[in-house]
Amino acid sequence: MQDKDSGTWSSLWINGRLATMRPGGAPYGAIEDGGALGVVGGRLAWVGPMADLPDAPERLAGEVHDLGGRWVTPGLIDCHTHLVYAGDRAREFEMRLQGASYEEIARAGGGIRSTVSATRAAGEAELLAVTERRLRALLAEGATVVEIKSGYGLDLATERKMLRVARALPAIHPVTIRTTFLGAHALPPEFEGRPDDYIDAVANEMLPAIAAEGLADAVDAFCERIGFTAEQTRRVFAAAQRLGLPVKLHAEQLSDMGGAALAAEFRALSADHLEYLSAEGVAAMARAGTVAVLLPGAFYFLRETRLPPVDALRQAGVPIAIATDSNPGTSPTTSLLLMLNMACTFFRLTPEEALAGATRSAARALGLEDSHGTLETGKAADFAIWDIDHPAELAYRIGGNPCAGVVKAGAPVIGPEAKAGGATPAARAGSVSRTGAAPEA
Ligand code: DI6
Ligand code: FE
Repeated sequence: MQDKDSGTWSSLWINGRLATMRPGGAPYGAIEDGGALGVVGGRLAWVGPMADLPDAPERLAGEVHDLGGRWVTPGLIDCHTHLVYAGDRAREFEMRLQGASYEEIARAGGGIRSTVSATRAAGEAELLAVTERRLRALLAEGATVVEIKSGYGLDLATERKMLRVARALPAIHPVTIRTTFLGAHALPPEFEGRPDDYIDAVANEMLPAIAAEGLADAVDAFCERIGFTAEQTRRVFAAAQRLGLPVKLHAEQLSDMGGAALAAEFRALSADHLEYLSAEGVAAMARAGTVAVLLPGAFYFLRETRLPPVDALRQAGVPIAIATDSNPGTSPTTSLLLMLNMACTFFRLTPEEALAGATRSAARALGLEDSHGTLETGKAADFAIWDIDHPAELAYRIGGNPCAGVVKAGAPVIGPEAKAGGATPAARAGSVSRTGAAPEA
């Protein structure tokens, strides 16, 4: 198992309370009594109680960090965002408050299309700058992996621009990014009245070009009355399958289009939203191992009253993930912790289910279950350190940020031990380190 040679581990974190989120054991997979994490090469080499460490901490690692009894969770994972876009939709928010519905605004040419105009017009550097602002907010709350969709370009040039912006982020921020091509998000104005021609362009021109450039890790579509039919979605999925790309789907958000069952047929990583999911949809997802991604921010912002069938998903053993859906039209938020709270208050998830939804199940919704989402030997050394007395507090608060530190691929990137450049104002002092405190020149 672990190598016991002196200095074999690059770092060792001791005196923590670990919410490992491994299933099947104690609640939260907790190791409460002096939990320790050994790190080598950006990965976890050892996870367990200090009492089981094979040697004295200072003989095991070059750097020893004292967590001071703080709780540690896996780095949070936001598995559904539309983080790259220009402009905002505050005016549309006003219109909805005066009685217009989301669907009416979309049919009148507003909604997604107004964000498309702004995103097409934005320069790449400008688009990157506004995206970074949103990303920083997610990272400050403990996120270490973020999924980002295209879908506000709806032409090849702008879809590529969005995905390039997403792909540029890990070089300048401590984050793993998974990109999703969402060309079939809405009908662009050039194709008015010709949705099938647009789907042809998405499936036969845009997607192959994007795949050839390696810009997308997955393919998504908006299967909805104001989006695309199940038949059109099927053509996009078939093209993805030919290119070897996994699929996900915006399904059953505003109506039951049978999208989740279609997604399951293509062994989708996830089906997302799901307020109008049928019993057949649940069963199909369970058979396919497709994750249910619930998006309480959009539920709240659209004042939806229909609840996703959480009990049926639980009973069928469908993993439930929680994400921000961060986007300007239906979920203008950059707080994954707030989504955990809403998942509990609106959808009646337990705080443990909500946290699993933003860690273990979110990893699975991105196909990253072997490398992320729990604190386990062999997985990425991505973890968040919290000033809380119990992990339920992460879902309990309505706003506020108890994140005291973040470690990404073994390196402190937020908190008192973060090197200059990765700083956060939210972090409080108090962690003891033998070697990590001196900022690098
Ligand atoms: N469902 C959503 O919640 C977002 N996209 C989608 O298909 C909303 C996108 C927007 O209104 O800008
Ligand atoms: Fe979405």
